Amino acid sequence: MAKRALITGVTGQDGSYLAELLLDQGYEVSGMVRRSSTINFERIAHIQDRINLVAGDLLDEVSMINILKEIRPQEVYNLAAQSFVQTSWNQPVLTGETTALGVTRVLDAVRTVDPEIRFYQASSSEMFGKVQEVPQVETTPFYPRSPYGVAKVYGHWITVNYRESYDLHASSGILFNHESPRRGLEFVTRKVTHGVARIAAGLQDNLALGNLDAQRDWGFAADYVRAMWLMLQQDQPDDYVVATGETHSVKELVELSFAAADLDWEKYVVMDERFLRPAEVDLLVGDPAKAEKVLGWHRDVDFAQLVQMMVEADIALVKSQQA
Ligand code: NAP
Ligand code: G4F
Repeated sequence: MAKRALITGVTGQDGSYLAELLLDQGYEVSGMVRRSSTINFERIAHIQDRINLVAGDLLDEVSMINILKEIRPQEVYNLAAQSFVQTSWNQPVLTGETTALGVTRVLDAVRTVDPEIRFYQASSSEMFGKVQEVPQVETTPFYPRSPYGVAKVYGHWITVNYRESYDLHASSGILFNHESPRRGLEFVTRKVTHGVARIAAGLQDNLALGNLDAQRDWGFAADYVRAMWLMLQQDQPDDYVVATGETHSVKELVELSFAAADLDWEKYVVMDERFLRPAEVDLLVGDPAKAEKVLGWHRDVDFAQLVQMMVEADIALVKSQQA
């Protein structure tokens, strides 16, 4: 019998890669999608006929209880969230409802319908915020610096709490930034690679950015969803840092991206205060030793390959749109 998995956030970057991975593993994959007035399935269009899409919302526990009763999954991956840090200052309550309390709603639906379900929570390196040690590991204390980071700390601890209170197989992946050609256009990597492609095509004169000094540990999303799946295949639930162990500044990202299109970034990049944050996370770099040792996880794509892949994909995208 094929295993059944439910993914919340299946229309997002990670949801689309995870759905591909689970289909390849022979799972019956269901994806929860929220109602909207326009269809938003670009990232899963190529696999849409192989996924069972079900309507639900992290803001509505009843919808999740009904979905679990109907599908009876063995594994639930909770990837849905208001995931853009900058927006979390403008919509702090919505961010808390979705990214924090939403986790409790899914966990409680799991506990109510079938406590044998294995659960994955998409925790974030944003929880480390103003970092208390370098590199960050599973035991590094949290110091979130945005309403999003605060919400993720809640989501992380409620996952630990439900594991300990109800003996759920609930694991939390503390994932550092991971990117791909499917990344949302508002995140800095995609904003830069898409901006480079538009500049190269003569469609844009400059690229307005905020803090170029921030440093991130950037990996490839398809590598990271493998770690999510591996966590749910372990006998015991646990928490894992998933990262590359390398950090790069936004400025390095910019230099490399423009160079990939034979452009001099200094001619195009302008500073725009609108993209500065009220409180910044200056440096993130994770140590994935536990994930490598226990899960046997490793990443295949490095930073330079990731940037090259994203620039090439955006150049191809812009050309196809022009055609
Ligand atoms: P993403 O592309 O922004 O996708 C977010 C998903 O959540 C979308 O499918 C979105 O649906 C869905 N969603 C938002 N609010 C919802 C609601 N109220 N009910 C149901 N679904 C809702 O994010 P991602 O990059 O794939 O990240 C996946 C998860 O990992 C998120 O929880 C994120 O916070 C976390 N994370 C990401 C990273 C990273 O670097 N990517 C790192 C650490 C942790 P719509 O399509 O309808 O908007
Ligand atoms: O790409 P970002 O918006 O990602 P951020 O804030 O690190 O959050 C992402 O990674 C987290 C994991 O650590 C996830 F949990 C979260 O859901 C999300 O996926 O910004 C990266 C850095 C920041 O320091 C920001 O200040 O880039 C800097 N930056 C500079 N100029 C910019 C810009 N960020 C954006 N989005 N846009 C700019 O113009």
